[in-house]
Amino acid sequence: MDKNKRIISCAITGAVHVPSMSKYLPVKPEDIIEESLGAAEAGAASVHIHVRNPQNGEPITNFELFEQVIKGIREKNKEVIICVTTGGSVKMTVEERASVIPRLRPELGSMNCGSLNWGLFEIAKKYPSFNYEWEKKFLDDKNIIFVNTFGAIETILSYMDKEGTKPELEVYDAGHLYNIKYLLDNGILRSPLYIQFVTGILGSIGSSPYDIMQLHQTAERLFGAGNYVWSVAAAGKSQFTSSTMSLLLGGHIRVGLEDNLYLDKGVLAKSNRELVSKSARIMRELSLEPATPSEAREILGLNQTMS
Ligand code: KMH
Ligand code: ZN
Repeated sequence: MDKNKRIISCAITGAVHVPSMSKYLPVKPEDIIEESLGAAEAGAASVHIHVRNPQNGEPITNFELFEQVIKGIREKNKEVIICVTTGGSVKMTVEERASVIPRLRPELGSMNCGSLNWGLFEIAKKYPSFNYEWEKKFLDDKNIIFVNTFGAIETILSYMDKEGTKPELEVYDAGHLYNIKYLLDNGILRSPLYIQFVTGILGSIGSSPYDIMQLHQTAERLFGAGNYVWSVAAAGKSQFTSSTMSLLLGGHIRVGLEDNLYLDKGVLAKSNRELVSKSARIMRELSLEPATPSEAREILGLNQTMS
């Protein structure tokens, strides 16, 4: 595969931001579908999907909504890779988060590789008011742990193994790479690995070039160059600088309103399409090209048939 082809994943809505932060954050299933199709048209080979309560935007696990979104995307786009979250939201139980795998049997599923403190309370301070009651409570909480114990990891991986879902390994700190190494060495996880470095959440590693380099170097040491595929998903204002760092070091990127609401300083992104388009522009300036879904499947070692 041409080394100049790089995967853009787009995380469409997630469970970090709340609707009062941006009117452009998609909440209703039809909006999540449209945003996914727009992202794919702009160059995203993969879309990362969460669903929300259509009435108030709260992240939920609702199979009907997930199915509606997946069907809606597939009706218009047969190619884009669909990655379903098993991170859900930090307020959900592990069983609830894991349940999407046997029910939806996605081609790709996120797999969070370690527990961490989860601090969104500083973000809450920036907003004087919220439109929905749940939003402030969701953000302004200093006692949240995003639970991804070894037991939780093994449960989710066993579902993925059974359903043929490839794990996208979400790594929030260097220690999580050692968790992956343990899982690999003990046959709980199989190569080839697809690792997503998720940076910039309070409780995780930061998003500076040094942080990205540290994660990359640790992964190189543990797994060996060429033995894994990696990408960077930076939360917040560093999304473009961190993804550019990934591109420079040979990695892939994830962007999207899930983790970053801004196209530029003080300028809200009006869509996921805008964020993907900007990333594709940066890539082309570096003489790189966004991988098509079919090229991305080859890079990730996915079957060429879709689910
Ligand atoms: N938005 C990221 C910080 C998942 O969906 O599995 C976390 C995430 C987790 O994407
Ligand atoms: Zn997510």
